[in-house]
Amino acid sequence: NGGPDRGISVITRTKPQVKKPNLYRVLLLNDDYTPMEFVIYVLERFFQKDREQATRIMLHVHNHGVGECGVFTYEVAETKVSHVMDCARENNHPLQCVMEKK
Ligand code: TYC
Repeated sequence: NGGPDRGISVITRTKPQVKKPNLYRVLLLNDDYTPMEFVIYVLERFFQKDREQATRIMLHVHNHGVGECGVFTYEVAETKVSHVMDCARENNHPLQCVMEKK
């Protein structure tokens, strides 16, 4: 500042405070060993899908190699991924669940 008003002005700009949260897709990956029934169970238990939606997603993953379970904020996505991975490991299935930025 220039002290007693010597005509120096400061322009402050503020960004509008509307921040969209970063979103993450949670994906299931196909493998040759995890039973279809277990994948359906995972989709029902951790992603609140009904039987029909769960079956559709499971078959999509089976046929295309990868499929979306849902879209969440970072912390929620991370929690879902670790719950699914823990559950798969406990049941000795190689099922892989990952997240990716949208
Ligand atoms: N490909 C598996 C089978 O034939 C089924 C499966 C579906 C596995 C989806 C993983 O994410 C998956 N038993």
